[in-house]
Amino acid sequence: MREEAAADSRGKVVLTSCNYDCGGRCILKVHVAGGKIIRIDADGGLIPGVKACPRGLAQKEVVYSQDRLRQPLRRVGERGSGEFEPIPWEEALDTVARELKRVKERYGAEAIFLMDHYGSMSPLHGVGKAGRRFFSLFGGCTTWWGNTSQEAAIFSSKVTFGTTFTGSTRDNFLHSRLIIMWGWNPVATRFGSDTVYYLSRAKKNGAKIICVDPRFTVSAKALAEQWVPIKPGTDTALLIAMAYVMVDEDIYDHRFIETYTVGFDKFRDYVMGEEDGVPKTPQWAEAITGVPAETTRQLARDYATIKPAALYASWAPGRTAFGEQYHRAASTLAAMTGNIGIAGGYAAGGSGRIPLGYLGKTLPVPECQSPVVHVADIYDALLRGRAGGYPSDIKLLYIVGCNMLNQFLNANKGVAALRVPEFIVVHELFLTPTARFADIVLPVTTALERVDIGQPWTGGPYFIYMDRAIEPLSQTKSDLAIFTELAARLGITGYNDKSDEEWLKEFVAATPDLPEYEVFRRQGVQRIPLERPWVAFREQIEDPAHHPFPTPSGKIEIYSQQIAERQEPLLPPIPKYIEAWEGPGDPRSESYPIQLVSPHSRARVNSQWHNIGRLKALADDAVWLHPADAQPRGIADGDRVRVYNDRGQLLATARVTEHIMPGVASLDAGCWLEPDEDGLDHGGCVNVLTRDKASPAGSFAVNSCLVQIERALARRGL
Ligand SMILES: Nc1nc2c(c(=O)[nH]1)N[C@H]1C(S)=C(S)[C@@H](COP(=O)(O)OP(=O)(O)OC[C@H]3O[C@@H](n4cnc5c(=O)[nH]c(N)nc54)[C@H](O)[C@@H]3O)O[C@H]1N2
Ligand SMILES: Nc1nc2c(c(=O)[nH]1)N[C@H]1C(S)=C(S)[C@@H](COP(=O)(O)OP(=O)(O)OC[C@H]3O[C@@H](n4cnc5c(=O)[nH]c(N)nc54)[C@H](O)[C@@H]3O)O[C@H]1N2
Ligand SMILES: [Mo]
Repeated sequence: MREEAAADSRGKVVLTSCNYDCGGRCILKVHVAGGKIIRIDADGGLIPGVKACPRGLAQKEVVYSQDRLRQPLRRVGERGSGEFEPIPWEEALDTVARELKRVKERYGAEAIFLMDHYGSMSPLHGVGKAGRRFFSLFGGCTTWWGNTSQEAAIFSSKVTFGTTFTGSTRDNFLHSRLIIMWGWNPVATRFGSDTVYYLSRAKKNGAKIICVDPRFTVSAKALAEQWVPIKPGTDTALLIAMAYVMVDEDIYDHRFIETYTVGFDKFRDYVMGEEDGVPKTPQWAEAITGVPAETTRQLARDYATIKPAALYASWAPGRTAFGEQYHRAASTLAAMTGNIGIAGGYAAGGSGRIPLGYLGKTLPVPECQSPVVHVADIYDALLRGRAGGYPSDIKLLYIVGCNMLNQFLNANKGVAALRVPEFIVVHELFLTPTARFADIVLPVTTALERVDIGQPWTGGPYFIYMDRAIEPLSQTKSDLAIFTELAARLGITGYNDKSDEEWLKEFVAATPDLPEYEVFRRQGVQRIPLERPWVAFREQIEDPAHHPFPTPSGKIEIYSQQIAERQEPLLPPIPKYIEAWEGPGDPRSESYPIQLVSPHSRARVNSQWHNIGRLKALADDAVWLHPADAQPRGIADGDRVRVYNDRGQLLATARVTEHIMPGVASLDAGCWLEPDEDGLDHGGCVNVLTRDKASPAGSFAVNSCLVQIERALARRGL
């Protein structure tokens, strides 16, 4: 394929992939002539069901966007004003190196905070590697913990199953007779490039598909035969009431529970009310969740009796207050229905990774003890430092591949916090709301301007060789190249003594699933052949005597002694429903009666490409609300509305629709913050409203957020 293309005298076709944090990894066929990208096509043939989406196909517009940063910038106006002047690389790098040295000498290395995030996710140029390696060799820094996507799921996976590899390949859905898409909208929110292909085939095969979501999503429309609307953050109550029905009607899998799990008796006592006098009946749940008791009963019966069944409990319901309880409850139900480790089942309640499609080696990061701050607390840490109980007073903030101001909780607190450090560096493609607060902005390359390897997000089973389509645009450099130059200036030896290709050769050689480097490069794609779907815990279920679960007890831990030992009242050792802050029962719902969820946009990856017209045109950046909420507020479809609470306020356009349950509103995350002088956000950045508080296990609780909505008053330019 590659040779053929190269032989084309009019240009060449380069196979690559984007490597954003999008939940997919697809093949992009990039047509290049005269060193320029002419167009990008999808390839629908090389891997079944994997086909590039509109975001991937718009990468030409991303690469050549007018807004693309082409040279280093130095701030000349106020922080946040967006006033910068271009400066030469030498000067930019000298300044950054000097500041790093100054802050380390004056305050110690922990006064530097590394905020690297998910801008690009690949083994060589993934932003999480280059900066980590640099700061380890530099002598440390303070950094963050808490996965913004799925900390609750990671916690649940580890304590319940002893691993985060709890997933299956998507072809496993072809064996399912029931699929429950729980807080999962894979048609819009990419979750494995081949997911929708296999879900559609499963549906054609006759699988029953149910969607549990406060919104009637595009996935519910395309795939489901039943929509169960639920109040955000109450999923654990519904799952526990389903467990009640399964015990009450004795339709659960006793043999599975006895053979493979520990602690079910304690869970059952809680569910049936023997522990606290409250039987967790469907009526009990109805008052909390808004799901009619009869629907809960039927859902429980379906899940217990239609076999095999895949409960796909996605991460959004886990990104709530006490989100870890939801994931733990989901895996408990998967055990009660005997759906773990079997074809067509699903372990549920976790991270859902598979071990196929990961490299044997990535850019190495030497051990270094760095203090950490939870991602939800970063602004608080910046504002209060040691006096607030945080590990350091942060003087220098180093941001790589992260639009934190837009994507992290409580953006207005963020605006105040980003004024605190003495110096801020940002590596970016664009002048994002976060980059506007930088003192120095360093322009980076995109995936199309460098070589790397595409490994699917939660797992394969395939790899993509990402060939370089074009040379780096203008003066841009990769993060790795930038850190390499900084290392040289700071006298750090051994940071990077290899070319990009030499690194990749090492990674490939350490990966048994890949052929030799040159073969892989020529092929472009390597699939891992499977005789049957990969299913987590098949061995543990088929042969328990020889394959214990990697937990302390060797079993699936419905009761976790590890959690019990933490002795945190809000982190119980069995899954329990705990009433959420900023949920329907929170007293502040009197002033802010609407629960706001903020899903991911089909037109963006998080906040990326809000500024790219071709993709913005596909975005749905309206606030969804139900007619029952719109009408008493005098809001009609298409009206401008003000969404607010005591943390912030934004303007957006209303979509009045029955596709959302009453009492709930939805606004996609990722629109860029554009506050006016009164702090009213005209961009529609939902994080001006979210609360900066992590759940006990560290979940980033974006979907626990109470607001009020009103028609926007016609004033000053509205
Ligand atoms: N309200 C609400 N907030 C949320 C969420 C939600 O559901 N609701 N979701 C959360 C989740 S799951 C996540 S993962 C986070 C994401 O938070 P972020 O990772 O901060 O989100 P992105 O918008 O993807 O920002 C990544 C930035 O990296 C830049 N970038 C891309 N490639 C490169 C590169 O190669 N090098 C460098 N240096 N930069 C690059 C992009 O231009 C972009 O500005 O957001 C969280 N925030
Ligand atoms: N197109 C696209 N794909 C992406 C991304 C993107 O930005 N764009 N981002 C990627 C990233 S970083 C991540 S982490 C994943 C995120 O993947 P998810 O967490 O699965 O995605 P979301 O879109 O946030 O939410 C999925 C659904 O959950 C529903 N929901 C929200 N709160 C609740 C709740 O409390 N209970 C229930 N039952 N449902 C709820 C929403 O209405 C939505 O329909 O997606 C990845 N894929
Ligand atoms: Mo994420």
